[in-house]
Amino acid sequence: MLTRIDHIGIACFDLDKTVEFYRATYGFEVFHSEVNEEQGVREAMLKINETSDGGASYLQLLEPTREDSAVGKWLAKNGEGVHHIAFGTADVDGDSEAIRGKGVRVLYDEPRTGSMGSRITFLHPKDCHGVLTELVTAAPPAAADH
Ligand code: CMX
Ligand code: CO
Repeated sequence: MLTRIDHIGIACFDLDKTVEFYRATYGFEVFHSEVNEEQGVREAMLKINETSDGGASYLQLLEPTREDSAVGKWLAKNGEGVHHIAFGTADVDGDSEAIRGKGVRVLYDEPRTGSMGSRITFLHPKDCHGVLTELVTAAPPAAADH
C-alpha cells in the first residue's frame, strides 16, 4: 500500500546553488546527501515533514554525474524542474508486482538501491500520464546511513 509522498525529485544543473536557494528562500536544510553512481546522480534530501506512517516526505535535489544518465538526458531536453514523484510503501516488491500486473511498465526486474539505503523502482512515465513515478521502501532506521 502506498502511504505517503516520499519525495519529489527535482533536476538541477548545480546542486550546491540549488540547495542554497532552498535554504535561503524556505529555510529547508540538507538532511542527507550522497552520490548514487548506479543512478548517475549527486543528490541532497531536504526533509519537509514526518508522516503518520512513521516515514517522512522530502525534496530530492538531483544533479547528474554524467550526461547519459536519466537526469542528464532529461535536463538537456527540458532544463531544470520537477523530474519525478515518489510514493512510499512498506512493500516495494509487492506493490510494484501488483502494479506491473495492471499493465504498467515497471522499469526494473528487482528494486535497486536509492537514497539512505532505501529500495526503489520506477514506473514508465508513458504509462502514468506523463509522470515518471518512483516507489520507495525506506531502509529500517538502524540500516539508514545518514
Ligand atoms: N518525466 C516524464 N516523461 C519523461 C521523463 C520524466 N522524468 N523522462 C523521460 N520522459 C519521456 C520523454 O519526454 C520521452 O517522451 P517522447 O518520446 O514523447 O519525447 C520518453 O519519456 C522517452 O524519453 P527519453 O528521453 O528517450 O529517455 P529514455 O527512454 O532513455 O529514459 C526513462 C526514460 C524514464 C526510462 C529513464 O529516465 C529512467 O530509467 N528513469 C528511471 C531512473 C531515474 O530517473 N533515475 C534518476 C533518479 C534517481 C532517484 O530518484 O533516486
Ligand atoms: Co527519487
